[in-house]
This record gives sequence, C-alpha cells and structure tokens, in this order.
Amino acid sequence: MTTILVTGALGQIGSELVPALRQHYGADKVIATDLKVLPPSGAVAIAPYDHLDCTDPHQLHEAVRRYDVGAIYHLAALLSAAAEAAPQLAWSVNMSGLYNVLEVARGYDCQVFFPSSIGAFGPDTPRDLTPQVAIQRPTTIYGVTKVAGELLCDYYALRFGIDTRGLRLPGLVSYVAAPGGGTTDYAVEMFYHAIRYGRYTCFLSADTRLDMMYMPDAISGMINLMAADATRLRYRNAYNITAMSVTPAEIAAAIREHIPGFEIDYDVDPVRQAIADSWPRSLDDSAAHADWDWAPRFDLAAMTQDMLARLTEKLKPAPRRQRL
Ligand code: NAD
Ligand code: AKB
Repeated sequence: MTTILVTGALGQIGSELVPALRQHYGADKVIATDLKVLPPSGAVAIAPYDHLDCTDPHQLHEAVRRYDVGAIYHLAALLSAAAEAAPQLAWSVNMSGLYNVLEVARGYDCQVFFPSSIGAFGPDTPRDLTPQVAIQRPTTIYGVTKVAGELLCDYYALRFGIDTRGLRLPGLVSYVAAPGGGTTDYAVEMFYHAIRYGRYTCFLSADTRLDMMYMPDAISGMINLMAADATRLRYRNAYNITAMSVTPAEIAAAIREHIPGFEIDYDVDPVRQAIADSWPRSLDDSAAHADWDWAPRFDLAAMTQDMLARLTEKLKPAPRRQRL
C-alpha cells in the first residue's frame, strides 16, 4: 500500500476520514494536510501532519514527492454558504485546488478521490429521485465548481488514464468536528442545540426536504469506492449516494423521540433557503448500489439515536478536580 495524502484534513469530513484510513491502512500511511497551521502540540496529536495550501502547485508536488503518495483524498474546498459569501475565493480554492491535485496525480500516477455534492445539481434538475445522469445547471458558485470538478475528473480519467473516483455527497451529520459553512449545517446544529438548550431556531423552513447521511456511512462510502474493482465503475465524475431524504421538521420529530420537550422554530435565511430550494429533494443512488455495492447503515432513527448518545457524552461537563 502506498501513502495516502488527505487535503483539507482538519474539516468536518477529514477529522473522521483520517482516523478511519489510518485504521485501515496504518497510521504512518496517511498524511493529513490542511491550510491551517497547527501549534506543535496539535500537529503531534494528528501526526503525520503537514501544512499544505492546495492552491499552490509547488507545495502539492513537494508533498507528493516527499511522502511517495499513491492516492489523494482531496477534501479542501469552500462549502456552499461560505462559497456564496466569497465566490472568487471559492473558485480559486475549489477549482485551482482540484486542477493542481489532478496535475500532480498525472505526474506521479496517483489515484484521486473528489467529493462532489448534491449542490452539483440545480433548479432544472428533476428534484425527486434525481437520476445519476441528469441535467446539471447549478445556480451557486459552489455548484458550478462541483460540476466543473466532476467534468475535470472525467477528463483526466479519459484523457490521461488517471484513476479518479467521486461521490455526490448529501448533507453530512456528525459529532466530531463542526461543519464548515454549508447549507445543510442546520441538521448538525439542531442536535447540539437540542442537548445544550432544548430548543433550536432553524435557518431553513420546516418542510425543506434534502438528502442527508450520517458520517460513518459517508466515510465507508469513500473508502469502499476507492477500493472498488475499477472494471465495474461506469462513472468517473461522481456517484449519487444517499441515506435518507428528510426535512428539518422530521429531524426535530426524531429528536423529540429522545428529548420530548425539544422545541424548534424557524427564522429563514433567504440565501441558504434559496440554495436549498435549488437542490434535489432526493437522489437515486442505484448506480452506486450496482457498481460498487453501496449500502448505508443509518436511517434517520438510527442516526438520531447514535448522534444524541455520542454528543451527550462529548458535551458532558468535565469532572471537577478534587481538592487535595
Ligand atoms: P470543511 O469546510 O469542514 O473543511 C474543509 C477544510 O479545507 C478546512 O479544514 C479548511 O481549512 C481546508 N482548506 C480550505 N482552503 C484550503 C486550501 N487552500 N488548501 C488546503 N486546505 C484548505 O469541509 P468538509 O465538510 O470536510 O468537506 C470536504 C469536502 O467534501 C468539500 O469538497 C465539500 O464540498 C465536500 N462535501 C461536504 C459535504 C458535507 O456535508 N460536509 C457534503 C457534500 C460535499
Ligand atoms: C453544503 O451544504 O454546502 C454541503 C453540501 C451538501 O455540499 N453540506
């Protein structure tokens, strides 16, 4: 097994993908990298760790050469709401970053994982059971970079034979690291607020239906897709995957099964609501089932139970030190 490099490793996904990859392939085989400069103690805690700005091709080349990298999980990006607040930066990070990764992969023959998104679809796409191959005319800069990124992955696979693999991920729910500026962040926030305050004000309307997934399913999806038999893969841009299609009101009801007094109200943010309204309500992920045996484990009830149990433990106040 050659070395794996993860860009954007300190974000919501990387914080769980890196430990999972290390468990699979060995701790010294997975190099975590991010734009963030960690204090020495932080860098030691997640070593091997390197500072790496994916918009700088020289840093990428140097890291891939130095660590003899054979596979890159390219997570660094701005998410939908953060990207809409800074479209020029989003283009630079999301597009130059991916282009640099693909170019270095071409030079060193690396396998590449690219996380696309439900955001790669737009208002012209059929919104229910969105097919694997459907019209993609997103109206957000995030979506534009995801469609262009999918096409670029396809092109590098066809033109240069690079082993690119990708997933159109839905909103991810997790308890390890906070989400980084997306439209689906409300789902994670709702769990934190339910435990801390017993109430939550949601920035999307009660009936906004979107695909969601619990992080353990997303992580196993990424690792399984990268390990899948290449001859079975019909798509090199990105596969639709999903685990549930839910609204804020439905997540709140699931939380109420465990915290009966939980209350939710709504103060809609027009920017994020417009983004959500342009995305599919549910994806058809049958191609992923057929081509590489995609099978999520967590539905809404199972995710809610696990998420509340883990978060309750995480948010428990530290025990007070006993006086001697
Ligand atoms: P995140 O915002 O939590 O983390 C992104 C990380 O990238 C951050 O740690 C940030 O410091 C780093 N970064 C930013 N600019 C960088 C640069 N120039 N060079 C190197 N690192 C840089 O994002 P995430 O939720 O972990 O998402 C990772 C990927 O998955 C993104 O491409 C995102 O679009 C995609 N995705 C995420 C979700 C989700 O719900 N989290 C859903 C669909 C797709
Ligand atoms: C976002 O909301 O931007 C992400 C995504 C679905 O791509 N969570």
